[in-house]
Amino acid sequence: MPEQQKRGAFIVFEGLDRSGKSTQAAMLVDRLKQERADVKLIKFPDRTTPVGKMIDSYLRSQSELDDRAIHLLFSANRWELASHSSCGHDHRCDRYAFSGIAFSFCKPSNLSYEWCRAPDIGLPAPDLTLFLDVGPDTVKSRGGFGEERYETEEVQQKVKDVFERIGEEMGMGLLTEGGWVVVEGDFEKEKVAEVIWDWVKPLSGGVSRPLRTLWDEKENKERNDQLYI
Ligand code: DGP
Repeated sequence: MPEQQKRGAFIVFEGLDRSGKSTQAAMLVDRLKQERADVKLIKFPDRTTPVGKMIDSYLRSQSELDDRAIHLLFSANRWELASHSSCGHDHRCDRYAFSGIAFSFCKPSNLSYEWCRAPDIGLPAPDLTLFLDVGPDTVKSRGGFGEERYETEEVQQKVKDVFERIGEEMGMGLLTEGGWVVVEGDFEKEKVAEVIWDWVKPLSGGVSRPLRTLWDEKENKERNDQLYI
């Protein structure tokens, strides 16, 4: 496919709180901007929108919300930005729908895995998800830990277990579309950034396959069928 028809890769960072996602996402965007100016970084939750402000108040324990209601607000926050800024066109994303499942599924209210996944079905699917693997004991020792609602060692351990399940479901590496890669995050940030770059480099020139949608089997099948006509 000609270079100009390629689209920018959609790359997502996931991980526990204080695992270094924001730092690594920013470092990657800086590196890519040396080659192309149009790379964008999105952060979820985006606390600047009206929905994001409700989420922010909840996370700071300034308001209480039903577990289902807050779950749907997090998803709405992704949808409002997915439609406005067309996620998937050269975007790097700090957290995404996988956090939605991980943080809600582990709550005591026993929401089902399928229910947690449902509101995000159809969002743009990442070409690559980088999971920064740092243990709950490490994140606990990092600055600022404990300021927000989910920042306890117990919650982070449960979240980590759900992320492992999601990673298995998404499939490992670049060979499968939307591949999930576990990056050891306990090293110094420059070393972690080099490992991340090894994964991102093959995608840095753009991607030729169409953007897929998350967990939307029917729509993805139709796009694949069109490709082979
Ligand atoms: P951050 O700004 O990246 O530190 O994230 C804020 C907190 O919100 C963090 O504890 C993870 C949590 N979180 C992020 N996305 C979701 C989501 O979709 N659902 C729920 N329940 N929690 C989320």
